[in-house]
Amino acid sequence: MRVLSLFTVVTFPNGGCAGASGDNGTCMTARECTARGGSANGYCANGFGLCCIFMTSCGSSTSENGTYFVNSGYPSVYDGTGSCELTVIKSHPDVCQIRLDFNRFSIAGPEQMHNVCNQDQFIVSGGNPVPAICGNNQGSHMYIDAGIGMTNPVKLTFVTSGPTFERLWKVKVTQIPCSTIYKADEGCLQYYTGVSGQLRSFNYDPVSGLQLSNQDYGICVRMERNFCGIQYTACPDTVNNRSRSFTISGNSNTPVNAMIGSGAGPNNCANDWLLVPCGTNVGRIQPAQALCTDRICGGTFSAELSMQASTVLSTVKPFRLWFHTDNIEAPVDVGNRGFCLNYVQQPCTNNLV
Ligand SMILES: [Ca+2]
Repeated sequence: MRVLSLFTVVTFPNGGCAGASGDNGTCMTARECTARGGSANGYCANGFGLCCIFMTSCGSSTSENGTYFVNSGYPSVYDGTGSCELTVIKSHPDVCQIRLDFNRFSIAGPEQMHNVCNQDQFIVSGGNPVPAICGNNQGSHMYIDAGIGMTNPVKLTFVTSGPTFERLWKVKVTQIPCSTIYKADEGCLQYYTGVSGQLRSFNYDPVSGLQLSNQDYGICVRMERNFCGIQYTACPDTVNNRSRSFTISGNSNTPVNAMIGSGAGPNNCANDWLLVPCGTNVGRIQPAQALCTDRICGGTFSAELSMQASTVLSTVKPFRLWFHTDNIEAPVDVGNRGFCLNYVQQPCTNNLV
C-alpha cells in the first residue's frame, strides 16, 4: 500500500495570474509574496499559489514585472503638489523595454495659450527621449527603451503643481525581455498590433482635450502577416457638429481644410504635423506616377488640400506614423484637439506591394 506523505511539496511556475480585484499579478507562495513586498489577492496554480499583486507609490523602486504605480492615496484622488517618482530596476539583464499602460491617468491639462504641460507633467527619464505629457491619457500606452544589460534605472515621475485638481493615476509597468516576440520595434513610443485599431494623440478628447505641444515621437503598427498597406480614417466625432477628431493646426473653432507638405506656406505643415509616409487618398484615380504626401495637418484629415475628409492609404513599410508639435499655438492655432484615427491593414491581394 502506498502512503502519501503529509509533506508533499507542490511546485508551480511563477507565471502571470489574474487577481480577485481584477489586477494582474504573479503566482507565488504567500511567504514569497510577502518577502517581495507584494500583497496576495486570490488564488492561482489550482489553489496552490497566491496571486501576488505589486502596487507602489511615490518614492519607491521596483524590480517586479507588472508593478502598478499609483498616486498617493489611491484609489482616492490626490489633490496636492509635489513630485512622485518610481524607479524601475530591471528584473533581469535581458529586459530591454518597459511598457507603460495608463489604466488611470488624469492629471491637470496643459495651459490654454500654447498647450504646454507646465503645471502637471508625467516625465520618463533614464531611457530614450520621451515627451512630457499631461491631461487625460487613460487607455494610452508607451514603450520605453531601457537599453541592453543592467543599465541605469528608468524613472517615472508625476510632477503636480498649480491649482487644485483631483488627480488619479495607475500605471502598469511591464518589463519586456529583448528575446520576446511582443517587443516593440525600435523607435516606437507607441506600438499597436492587430489588423485594425485606434490611434490617439495624448490628451485627445473631442470635447475638451487639447493637443499637447513639444511632442515628437513615432507610432508603429505591427505589419500582420499578408498585409501590405494600411489605411487611416479620422474617428467618428459624435459630440461636435463639425468633426474635431483631426485638428492639428489652424483655428479649429472654424472649419479648417487639410494642409499638407513641409513647406512654409499657409497650407503647409511647418510646425505641427502627423507624418503619414507617402499617403494618398483612397478612391483617387492615380496618375501614372502617383502623387503622395507625408506631412498632414490642418483641421481635416486628407492627403490633399481639401475641406473633405478622406481615408488615407500608405504602403510604406514598416507601418509607422510620426507626430510632431512645436511649442507655439496662439494666435494662429486655437482649440486643436490632436488626432484620433482608426486604422485597418490592407491585404497584399489588393494590388498592394
Ligand atoms: Ca504648435
